[in-house]
Amino acid sequence: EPIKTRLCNALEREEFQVYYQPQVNVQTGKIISAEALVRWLHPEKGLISPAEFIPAAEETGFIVPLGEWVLQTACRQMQVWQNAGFPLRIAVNLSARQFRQPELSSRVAQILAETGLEANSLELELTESLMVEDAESAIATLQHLKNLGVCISLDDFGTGYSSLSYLTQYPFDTLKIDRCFISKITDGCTNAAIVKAIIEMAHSLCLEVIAEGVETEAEKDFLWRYKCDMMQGYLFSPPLTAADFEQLLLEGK
Ligand code: G
Ligand code: G
Ligand code: NA
Ligand code: MN
Repeated sequence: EPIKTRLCNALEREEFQVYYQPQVNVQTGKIISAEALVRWLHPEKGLISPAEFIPAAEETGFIVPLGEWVLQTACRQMQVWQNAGFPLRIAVNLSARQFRQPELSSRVAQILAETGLEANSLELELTESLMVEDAESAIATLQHLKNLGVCISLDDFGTGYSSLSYLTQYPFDTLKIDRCFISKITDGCTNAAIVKAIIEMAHSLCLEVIAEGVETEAEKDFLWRYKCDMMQGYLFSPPLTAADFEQLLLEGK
């Protein structure tokens, strides 16, 4: 059976799951947000990483219904957690194919209305590669999403394109520093210089900064010292099932 048909069947059979990874305020150590990360619980092969099926889903267009399912599931879950007294935001990844859907902003609006989640509780994560293809229509799409009240985060920042001019042209709220810059940062190394510069630049453009892939206390201390706003990574927690994430919230970590 080709992966294309297997993916469609998997959605019908409810084999996909959304995992949640905490995003933490660097200064307070409190969880302020969660990133939704999809997983495929295959009946024979077990848990399959999105790195293995997102490319095929993107190619076939299956990413559109799958992405909508993730968005709906994550927004509904966050609404439940907010009602339980946890005022968090939810970050959801959008793929290139989804971003180019003409009806994207009306679908997002519809999902917000259906789930009852406030628009400003939703952050959409986009990668740099989406911005270069057709700048004019990308800006228009972002503006439609911003008009709904959702926040926009630029994912994997620093790995894509060298032109920084788009940072002033596109209405982003947050820069997400790619984890390749965070690993092994210690004062004096090249990554440290890059991360310091990104944080400063982002703040002078009134953008928030989140560091991903934070794995050690030393990395966290570095981010604290240089006033990075948020962090995400195995040091705090890996992506968790909804039940495990809720446990973490209840423990007040
Ligand atoms: O969670 P993990 O490290 O396995 O994710 C691997 C990759 O899959 C990451 O680049 C992540 O952005 C991507 N990914 C995870 N969930 C989604 C999703 O719901 N939609 C899209 N488009 N990408 C996702
Ligand atoms: O590309 P994106 O940032 O959306 O994907 C996030 C991916 O990073 C997920 O697959 C998640 O499992 C992974 N991830 C999260 N925290 C860490 C970490 O501390 N170290 C590493 N190596 N990967 C991480
Ligand atoms: Na992401
Ligand atoms: Mn990333």
